[in-house]
Amino acid sequence: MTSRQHHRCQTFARHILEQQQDWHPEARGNFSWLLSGIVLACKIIGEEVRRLGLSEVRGAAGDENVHGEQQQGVDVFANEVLMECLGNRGNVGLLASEENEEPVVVLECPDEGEYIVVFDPLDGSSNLDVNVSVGTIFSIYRRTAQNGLSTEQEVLQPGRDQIAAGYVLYSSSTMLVYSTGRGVHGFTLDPTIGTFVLTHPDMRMPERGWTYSVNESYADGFPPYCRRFLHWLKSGEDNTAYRSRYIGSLVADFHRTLLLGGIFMYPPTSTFPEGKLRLAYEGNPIALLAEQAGGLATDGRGRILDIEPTALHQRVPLFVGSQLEMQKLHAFIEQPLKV
Ligand code: P6P
Repeated sequence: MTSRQHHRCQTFARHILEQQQDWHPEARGNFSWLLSGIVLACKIIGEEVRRLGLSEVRGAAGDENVHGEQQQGVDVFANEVLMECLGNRGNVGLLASEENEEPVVVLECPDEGEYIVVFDPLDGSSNLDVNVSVGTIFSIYRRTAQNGLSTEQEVLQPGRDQIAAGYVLYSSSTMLVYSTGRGVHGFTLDPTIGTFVLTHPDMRMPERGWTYSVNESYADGFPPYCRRFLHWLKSGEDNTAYRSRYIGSLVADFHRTLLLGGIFMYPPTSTFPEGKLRLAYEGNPIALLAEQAGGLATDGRGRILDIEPTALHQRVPLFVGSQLEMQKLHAFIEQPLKV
């Protein structure tokens, strides 16, 4: 075999198997089979997103989702595809989606359905009509075989218990970024072979960045510490003022923060006193990736991953980014960042 590594051969499937051999030689391949279900679903979703203007699922679905928000046709499509591709893996017990009020039971017996997958099928989809990047966000847990728990109680695990988390960003290219707790790795879909290939091994968030990302139209309703921090970002010390970047699509805004550093914030606002973003399928997976890449993620009080959930769709304030900006934020909160 030639010594030259062909990048197209370093596929996501190969990466998972190599990680499994390194870290879980006893594994039977169940987990990689589960991940392949997510990959298949996201390839299908990505194709639909890419041709949305030509597709019959474009535009509003004419219905509202469980949160009373306008549901896009492609939201329904993405949710159905993920439910099907994960439902037939033979090892998933529960599926919990942003689009479903309650978790869906796939396999009742925890010995068979050992995994729980929590996902936002198409985060930011309201931006699709103006061709803005969107993403699928996923989070994987093991089922705790505690008898007597309701399905929702089984799903309500703290983010620190995730065995994997990631997102697929549908943008100028389609990227899969994931972690199983051993670093963060990025794969780009090579459309010529229809496969995700490793393009960003061992992703690290810079110690500091030069951008902040927040919807400043809500600033009057931010907590005082957040307004003071925002003022510092704009004036900075030694006039190192930051630049504002806000796409309004969490996966895209976080992906930039992961690559370039800085900070993303969705603080408490007058409309959303607990923040707008959801803990289970936005805060927790993003927080795992941030910490695995060397960054930090808090709700303004403590670590996102340590929050004990109380409801599947509970909201959470989210501050996530580089060490420097996150420590500076918490200096304004006048309490040390406990992580
Ligand atoms: P706002 C998209 O609707 C979303 O859920 C996230 O992807 C994004 O970060 C946030 O809401 C944007 O919210 O209030 O700034 O439009």
